[in-house]
Amino acid sequence: MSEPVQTPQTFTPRIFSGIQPSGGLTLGNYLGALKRFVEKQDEGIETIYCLVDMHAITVWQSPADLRRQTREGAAAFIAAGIDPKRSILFNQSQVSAHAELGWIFNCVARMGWMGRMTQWKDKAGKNSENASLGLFAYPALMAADILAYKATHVPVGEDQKQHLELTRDIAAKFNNDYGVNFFPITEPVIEGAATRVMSLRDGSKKMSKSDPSDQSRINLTDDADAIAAKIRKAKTDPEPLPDTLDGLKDRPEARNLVNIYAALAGLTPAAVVAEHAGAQFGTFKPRLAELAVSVLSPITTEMNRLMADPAEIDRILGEGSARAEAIARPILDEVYDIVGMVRSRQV
Ligand code: AQP
Repeated sequence: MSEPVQTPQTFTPRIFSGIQPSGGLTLGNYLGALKRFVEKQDEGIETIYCLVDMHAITVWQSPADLRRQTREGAAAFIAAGIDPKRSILFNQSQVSAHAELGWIFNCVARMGWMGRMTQWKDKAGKNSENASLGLFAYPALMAADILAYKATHVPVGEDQKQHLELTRDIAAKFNNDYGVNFFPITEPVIEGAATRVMSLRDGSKKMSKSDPSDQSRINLTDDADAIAAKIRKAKTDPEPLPDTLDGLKDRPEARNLVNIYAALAGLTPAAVVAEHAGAQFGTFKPRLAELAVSVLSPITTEMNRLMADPAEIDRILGEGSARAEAIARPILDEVYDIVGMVRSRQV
């Protein structure tokens, strides 16, 4: 182990998070992530948000789809309330520090750690021999996304908790191996009534943009009729809503709809159950659909308006990338010094 090259330091609070442009964004991405990102803009802490296009290609994306999904994702961020002046909004591949630090972290993370990631197991499944090496290394790149900015807080949905724990392990191992206090031990921020929105077809599965069934999710591009139809057909059970949350313990689909309602309305699930106690789903679902449409329709309309001018979206992402690079590059240069890379090129 080398001598410490950096004295202990405290870390300025900074928020980073990202979403993969691996499909259209869903209600799960909105409630678990995007809505939280917008709230964080008002907490007086620097906020950096990223369309993680390099993560998206860990599973096949056609180039045309990837470009469209990246721009559509950026439009969704802005339509949901991210202000590109107050937050840094960009796409990952335009800031090479992510890939460079990702490589360093590939050399810090252990194979055993990566093999235990449930997302790897779920996505690679029984066919792991055929999965990309990138899919296996995904969490090390995610750690790099966060730590390239020394981000201290990362708002995410519940499904990303394990990857955040791995980010903390990588930061701690790097600090320990090199005898530095260079990277913060990042805190996950998992808040709200819908930290894990479930599929509308199966209450045991997460709502996901890559689920083969479009009926399983609400897309941010769905119109009012599609939203209402999907909620009407959502799997439930024949019982009415109970008067306490305890009564939803073994009813995952019912619990999911209550959580969605609560998150959309800004209420707690307990308050929703108290308000709708005894209601049949024939009554509750149309109310939920009405609420979902009232929240999502303005976002969809604004996304469509923004998507009509892709050059403006590209301009915003370009500007955000330059601002992100200005933070990440000096941090990466310090990492290279700590690791022992000779850096003699004249700029
Ligand atoms: N169902 C969900 N409920 C709550 N939060 C969710 N998030 C995703 N799905 C839900 C949160 O959205 C952020 C971005 O996620 P991501 O796109 O980077 O990857 P993911 O978690 O793998 O999301 P998907 O939709 O399932 O994408 P695919 O299908 O491409 O893998 C994260 O904060 C995540 O927690």
